[in-house]
Amino acid sequence: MLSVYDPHGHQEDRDRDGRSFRTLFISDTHLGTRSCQADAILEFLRLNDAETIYLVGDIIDFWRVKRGPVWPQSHNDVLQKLLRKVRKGARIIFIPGNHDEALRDYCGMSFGGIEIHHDFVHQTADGRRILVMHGDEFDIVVRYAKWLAFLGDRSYEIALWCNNPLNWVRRRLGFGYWSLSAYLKQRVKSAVNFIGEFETAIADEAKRREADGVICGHIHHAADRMIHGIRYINCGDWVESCTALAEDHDGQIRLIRWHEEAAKYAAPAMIAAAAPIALIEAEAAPLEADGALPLPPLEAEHAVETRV
Ligand SMILES: [Mn+2]
Repeated sequence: MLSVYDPHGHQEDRDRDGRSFRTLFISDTHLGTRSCQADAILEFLRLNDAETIYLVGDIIDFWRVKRGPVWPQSHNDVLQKLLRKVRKGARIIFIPGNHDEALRDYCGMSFGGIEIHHDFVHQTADGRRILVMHGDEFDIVVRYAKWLAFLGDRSYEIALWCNNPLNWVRRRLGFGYWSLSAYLKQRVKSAVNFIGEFETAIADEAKRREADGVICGHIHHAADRMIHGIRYINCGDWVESCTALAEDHDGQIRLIRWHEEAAKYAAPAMIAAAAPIALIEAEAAPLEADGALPLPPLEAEHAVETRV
């Protein structure tokens, strides 16, 4: 993956090749956990810049850090990258979530230029009011729901597979048939209902606060839809889906699925990496191939233009 540690500041130059948005919103990076996709976050921050960046909660997972730190260099690099963006003039607003709720004691203060707020009303370029909050206040059993949603994936198959031996044991003990898989499926269904209820509760809160929309995180489920006349947008997360929100300079907000978009950036980067070789080959070709055509000049020019 990309190495970001760069004591000589070359990284700052490379930032200029990224896209520039008015605002970026990211949540649920869970730095300090093994599942945090720090390399993807770094790549995202390198290739995407903004005047204002909202960190919409659960950025650092203090719950995990307390149980014993998982803190590789790449997690440090993410924080350094954010601080570097502040030094370059970006405004960063940190809205603590439940996993970094210790920082809620510092709302209204700023550290290293990063402002901490409980929630925030963001004004888009076209004048809409968007309530930005993490969202955990609107959930009671979300951790159970997440656990069940996780089970819904592969573990459901395992549960199906377990039904027979499980019931063999139950029969031996004199109990009736009981389907573990059906039980789990039912619970997963309620997890899906839970997401819907969470989204509605969040949208209603935004309505109560007379906002046009709401941006939140917390449930690791990216979304962008209208609920009760309120635009509900969820940043998703960086432990599974690697999603973020970006507002362009006209005020349009859209969901970025980074794994899909990163592929578009990989192509020019590869051309750039190949550029010096292409040029050398272009110059050397007539000698080696004895009059044969060198590399097409267009390709060589293109390579120079896209140099990183
Ligand atoms: Mn959360």
